[in-house]
Amino acid sequence: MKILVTSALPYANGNLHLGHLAGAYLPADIYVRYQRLKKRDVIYICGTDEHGVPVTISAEKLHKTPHEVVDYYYTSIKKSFKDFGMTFDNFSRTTLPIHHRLAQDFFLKIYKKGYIYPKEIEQHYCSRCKRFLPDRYIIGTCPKCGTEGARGDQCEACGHWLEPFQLIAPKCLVCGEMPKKTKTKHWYFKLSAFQDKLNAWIEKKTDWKETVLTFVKGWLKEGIEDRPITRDLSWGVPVPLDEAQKKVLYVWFDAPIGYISSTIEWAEKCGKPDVWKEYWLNKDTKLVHFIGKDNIVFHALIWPAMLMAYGDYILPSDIPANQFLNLEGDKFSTSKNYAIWLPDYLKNFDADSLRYTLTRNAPEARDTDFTWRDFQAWHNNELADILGNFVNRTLTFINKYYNSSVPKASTFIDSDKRMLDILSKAPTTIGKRIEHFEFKNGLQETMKVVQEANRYFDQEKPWTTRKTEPARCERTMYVCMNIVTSLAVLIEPFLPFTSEKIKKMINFIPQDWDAIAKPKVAPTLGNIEILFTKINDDVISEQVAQLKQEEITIEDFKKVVLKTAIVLEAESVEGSTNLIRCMIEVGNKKRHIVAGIGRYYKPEDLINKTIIIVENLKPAKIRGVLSQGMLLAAEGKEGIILLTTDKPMSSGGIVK
Ligand code: B3M
Ligand code: ZN
Repeated sequence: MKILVTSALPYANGNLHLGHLAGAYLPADIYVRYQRLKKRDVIYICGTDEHGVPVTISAEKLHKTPHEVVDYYYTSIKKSFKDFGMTFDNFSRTTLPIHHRLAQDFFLKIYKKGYIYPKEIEQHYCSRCKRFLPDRYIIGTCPKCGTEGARGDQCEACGHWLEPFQLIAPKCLVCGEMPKKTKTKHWYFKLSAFQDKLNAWIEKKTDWKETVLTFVKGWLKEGIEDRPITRDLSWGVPVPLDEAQKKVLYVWFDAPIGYISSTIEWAEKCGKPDVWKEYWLNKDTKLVHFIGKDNIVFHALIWPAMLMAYGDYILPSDIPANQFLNLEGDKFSTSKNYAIWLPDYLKNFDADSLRYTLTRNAPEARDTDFTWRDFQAWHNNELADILGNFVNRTLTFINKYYNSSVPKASTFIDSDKRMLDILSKAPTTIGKRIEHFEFKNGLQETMKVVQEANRYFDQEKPWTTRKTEPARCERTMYVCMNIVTSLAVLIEPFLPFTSEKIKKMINFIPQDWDAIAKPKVAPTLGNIEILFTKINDDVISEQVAQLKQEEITIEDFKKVVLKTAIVLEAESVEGSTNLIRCMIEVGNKKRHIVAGIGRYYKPEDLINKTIIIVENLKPAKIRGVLSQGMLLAAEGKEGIILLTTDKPMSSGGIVK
C-alpha cells in the first residue's frame, strides 16, 4: 500500500502562527515520520496557495503586487516549516506553470463532460471601486448565524460556505460602499449531480472523525447546489475558454488540484516523471488530507465531487480535520495581530517545546487553548524533568562510572524484565494511536514509558548498587540504555530535534520502529548535552505582556494631542509624598497638572524644564487637586525619568 499525505496549502499572504501549525501541519508530520519509520511507502505533499482574493486583498493593503506578496511569503512560510521540522517530500506553489496547466486541464475535462456550464448572473459591483466584488471583497451579516463581518465566501464564525448574495446588508470591503447588482457571466460546477454519489461515498466512511462526519452529513442533508467556479479577477489561473476573457478560476477550484501538481513536480525532481501516477492513479493508495475544520466542506464534498467528475484519480481515504486552537482564551486574529507568529516564537524557544505543547493539547476533538503558562509548565515539568532528566541521569552515570562505555547484561531480574516488557510493547501501543490520528494519546503513551523509566531508575538505585551489587548496577544501566535507545526513535515523530540530539549522544545504530521493541544498543557514548533548560517566569511574563499589547492605527494615535510645555511653578501636593502639582505654560495658555513623580524629582528640579504633555486628556481630580493634562515620563530599571526635548524649545510645540 502507498500512502499519500497532504496538508492544506497555506495562503501565501501572511506568516503562519501556532494555530496553523496545530491544525494541519504538525499532526501530518507526526503521521508521516511514523510511517517512514515503519518503512512504508509514504510521501508528504504540500505547497503554498498563491491565488485568490486573500492574496489580492493582502497585496492591496501592503501596496505591493500579488506576485511580490506570494514570493515573499512562499519563502517565509517554507522557512518556518523547515524550522519546525516539517518533512515535506515536496513543497510547491500554485503559481507554477505546471499547476496552471493541470488546473486548466481539470476544468476542460469536467467542462467537456458537461459538469461545468455557463450562466448569466447578477453580481455585486462596487461603483466606487469600479469592479465586481467576489468572495472576501464583500462583507455583511451571516444569514446562518447572524454574525456581522462575515465574508462573501464563508462565515468564519459558523464555518458555513456562503455565496455573496446570501449576505445580509452587504458592503464593499475596500470602501464600505453598498454594492449594486450587475450582470456578468460565470461558469458553474454541477455539484448537484454528485449528491447521490457523495451520499454513498460518505456512508462508507464510518471510521472518520465524528466532528468531520457530522459536518459533512449536515451539508449533504441540506442538499448541495451548483456553485460558480470562475471569478472576475486578474490574479489566478485563467479560465481556458475563449469566451471567458479576463476571468480566472475560483481559488478553491484550483487549490486542491495543487496536491496533484505538487506530486507531479516531486516526481520530476526525483527524475522519475511518471512515478506520481503510482499514487494518484492507484486504487491502493491511502490518500490522507490533513486540514483545519474551516476547510472541511472543500475537502470532503467539493474536492471529491471534482475528482468524481474528472474520473481517473483516487478519492480521499481520510480527512482527519482538526478543530481550532485558541490563544489565551481568545481566537487567533491576524487582523488584530493577536497571534504568536512562528518566526517570533523561534527567537526565544526551541521548535520541539512547541511541537510538544501543541500535540499534548491538540485540538483533535474540540477546540483547545494555548497558554504561555501551560507551555512553560509542560516544558519544565515534563520535557525537562521527565524526559530530559531520564536521558541525562542515565548518560551521565555511564559517563562517570563506566567511562562512557555501555555495560552489557544478559540475565535479568523481575524488575528489569518488567521494564524491558513495557519497552517492547511501546512501539505497537504508540503506533496504533498514531495510525488512528490520536496524536495526543500517542504522545501520552510515549511519556508513560519515560515515567516508568524514571521510576525504574529510582527503585533500582544504581548509585547504591554500584558499590554493593556491581553486576546489578550494570544490568540497570544496560536496561536504561535500552530505554534511551528506544526513546530516540519513539519520540522522533513528535520531537525530531530532540531525537537527533539523543541519537548523537548515544552513537545510535540505525533501526526502525519495529526493531526498537528490542533495540540494538551502541557500545559507547558520545558527548553529552542537556536536552532542555528550564524556562524562567520572567521570560514567560514578557511573552504574555507582548500578546496583550493591542495594535493601534495611526488614526488612533492621532487622537492623542501631545505638546511641549514649560514648567512655571511646582509644589508637592499636601499629604502626598509622590504627587507634584505644576503650573505649566502651553503656548499662550497656562494650566495645572498633577504628576506622580515625587519619588524621583523635587519640585524645584522641574522649574523651567521643557516637558511633553498630553493636552487633550479629560481633566480629572487627583487627591482633590484638578489636573488638566498629563506629563510624559518613562519608567524603567533606573526609576521614572521625565521626557524633555533634545534642545530647549518654546512651549506649545506639537509632538508627533
Ligand atoms: N489556502 C485555505 C487556508 O489556508 C486554503 C487551503 C487550500 S487547501 C487546498 O485555510
Ligand atoms: Zn468599493
